[in-house]
Amino acid sequence: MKNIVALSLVLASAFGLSSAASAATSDCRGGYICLFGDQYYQGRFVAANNGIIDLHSADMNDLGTSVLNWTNQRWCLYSDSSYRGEHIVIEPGASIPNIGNFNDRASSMVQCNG
Ligand SMILES: [Ca+2]
Repeated sequence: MKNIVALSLVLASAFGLSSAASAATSDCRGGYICLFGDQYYQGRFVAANNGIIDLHSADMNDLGTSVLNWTNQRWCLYSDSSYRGEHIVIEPGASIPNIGNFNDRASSMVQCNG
């Protein structure tokens, strides 16, 4: 019985975290780029103002589908960790409800020139 109670508490906190991690455009603050797991800025997301060399660290590897770039810098999403592989450019201020060919492929992201 004790184990069941403990498990319930763990599950409750896990669900608490996942609802905190699900998102809307209003959750992306100015100065950040936000990568969302689902199209139209839904699902889990990560907000960054510095490069993320491996999106596994944010539980977002190969999951990103939509992007809000609320920074004044150009960012690149890369298909591999360590800013390698193919990339796409996200212009400053861009809102991209579905990143198309790059859907569920991003493994790292960083400010870039092109
Ligand atoms: Ca996705």
